[in-house]
Amino acid sequence: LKIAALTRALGGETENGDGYLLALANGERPMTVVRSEPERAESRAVLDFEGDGGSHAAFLLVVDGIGHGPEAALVARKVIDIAERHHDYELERLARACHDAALDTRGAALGIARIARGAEELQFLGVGNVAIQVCTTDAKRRSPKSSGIFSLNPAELGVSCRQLAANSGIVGYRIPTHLRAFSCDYHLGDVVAMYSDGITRKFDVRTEVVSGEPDAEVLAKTVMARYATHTDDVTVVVLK
Ligand SMILES: [Mn+2]
Repeated sequence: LKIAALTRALGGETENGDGYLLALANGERPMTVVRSEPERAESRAVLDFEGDGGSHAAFLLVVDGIGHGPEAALVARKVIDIAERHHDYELERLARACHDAALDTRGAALGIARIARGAEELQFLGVGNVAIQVCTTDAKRRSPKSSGIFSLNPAELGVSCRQLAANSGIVGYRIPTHLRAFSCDYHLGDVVAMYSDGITRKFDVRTEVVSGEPDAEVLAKTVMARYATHTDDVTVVVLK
């Protein structure tokens, strides 16, 4: 299991309003945590699961401070700081902690996702425009129909993909009284992509899984090269 993350600021900016935090653990070991540095225009990271057959646990966060530049980078840093300390919180509690930390800033979109130790399920809580796609090459697998999951038809690609709904609102400004987390089935080998709105809506992880090298690091680079806009900060995190 591998997680790769890439983030870069809008061209000309020296600070990044987008950011990520990743945590990964093998078996009962403590989680290894890496984060982006909003005070830099670019950050990248790869976390590798040192497999011994034990169960793994993963946590992913993508934050997108409204707009770009130093004010946006300040929000990203506050959210990442809180998540670095509390990534073990239940998702709704963590989202509220991020909201509280970002009060008095211009606010942010946020996506947080967790695969609990040994669980064959991924949980996601999003606020605003951070999207997630969970993709499997096992075309026979179907998610049970439930609210908050949008299945993309596997049809011609032979790969099925789930997108999970996000809450409306802006972290640090206004979030719903009841934040909803959604979950879908996850199995080792599935590809998870989480990204800010710097990645265009044309991006469909299925296409890249079918046509490309399905390594998390290569996928993240490919997504950045093919789908990043040049009008905003961009972040993409890929787990496989
Ligand atoms: Mn953005």
